[in-house]
Amino acid sequence: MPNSNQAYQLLANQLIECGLDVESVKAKLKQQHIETPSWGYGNSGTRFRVFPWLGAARTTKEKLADAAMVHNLTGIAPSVALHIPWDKVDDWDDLKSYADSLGIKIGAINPNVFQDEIYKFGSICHGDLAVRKRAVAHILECIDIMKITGSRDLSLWFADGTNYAGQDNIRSRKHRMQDSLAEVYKALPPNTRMLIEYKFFEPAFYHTDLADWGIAYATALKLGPQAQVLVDTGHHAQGTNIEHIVAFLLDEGRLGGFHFNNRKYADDDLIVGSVNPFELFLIFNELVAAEAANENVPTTCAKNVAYMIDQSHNIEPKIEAMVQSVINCQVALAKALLVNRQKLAKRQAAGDVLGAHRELTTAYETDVRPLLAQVREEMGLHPDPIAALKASRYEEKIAAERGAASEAGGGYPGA
Ligand code: PSV
Ligand code: MN
Repeated sequence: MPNSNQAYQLLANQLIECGLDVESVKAKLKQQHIETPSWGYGNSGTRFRVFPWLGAARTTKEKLADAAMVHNLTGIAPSVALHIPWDKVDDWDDLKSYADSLGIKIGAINPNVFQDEIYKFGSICHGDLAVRKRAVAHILECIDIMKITGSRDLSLWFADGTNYAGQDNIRSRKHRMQDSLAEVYKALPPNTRMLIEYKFFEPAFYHTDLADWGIAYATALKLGPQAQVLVDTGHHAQGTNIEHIVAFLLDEGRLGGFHFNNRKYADDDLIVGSVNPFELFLIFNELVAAEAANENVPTTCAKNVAYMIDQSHNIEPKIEAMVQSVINCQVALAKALLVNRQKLAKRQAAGDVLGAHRELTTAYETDVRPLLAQVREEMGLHPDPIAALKASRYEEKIAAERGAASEAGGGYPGA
């Protein structure tokens, strides 16, 4: 058995022989940034039961501490998304200083206009102007928070929709949504963005106002260039070709960000890449291809995309699950970087259907673990983040300090 260094040398030689620039692949892997969600560190569950987790974060500061641990282990998770009011604090300057002291940044701010009683029939699409005004006011408050935290992205998801045909007028709801979002758009500071997330069902079961990428895209186009689409990988009908959506939005310069997770049936919020790693690879393949093709075109460049995880862990260890998700994003990027784009283009031009397909599968089937171990060592990290987590005994330490919070520690039962 070769040791890890020998395994890396063997792989590196093989990649060089295939015409790949291994140093530039490693440099790109070192630049990868995955944002983790504060709500993935607190207790959460399904509508059937929230199983309290020993050591689950109870406060926003504890969530930041756990996110910092994930970053310390992986080296590529330097920011954490917040959800308001789950993560609301009295002193935002203090929270920002705390994040700085941990070596992480506060990332996207997610307003929550789906939990209050008043939002039973919707928020920005509600028939009552007073409810719409309340929702917009909350989002504007989130923009004020962004100004203190230095966040670039306002990440918007709405539970708005109806449960029965005829319950409300779909076109009127569309107009109310557009008008409400226009008010929010006006308040966006320069260099910030509004990310519009879609989801085809749940909690609404008949129609959802922002059901798919087409509706999100059309809405963003009307608002202006600071409005972009957010793709949550769990928010599509079964069989949807997500990488096609990604390629289209990237090419139109309107792909703002991702919420990565995986699902078997619906919006299951499982570890990224745990059900369909090939799909995850194909998504990263589109991102790498677009970045390679548009190196000098900032609007279409994949570099501006916010790569975020949106997961809630019901039965699995929270920090280990998050580390695993970050690693799985890293594996997908590494494999996508191994696609030989020149050879692929030649085979495509020659009409070599299966040869072109094999250019992708060859990269996908490559065992990139030695490459990632090498990258981590070059970054001054342990080559195996999960082993490092176990060795640190961090999970035991927080379990002893925090105990088991009985409440969902920030977040509704399912995310
Ligand atoms: C909704 O299912 C969602 O994906 C949105 O991004 C929410 O902000 C998040 O989950 C957490 O509830
Ligand atoms: Mn999401």
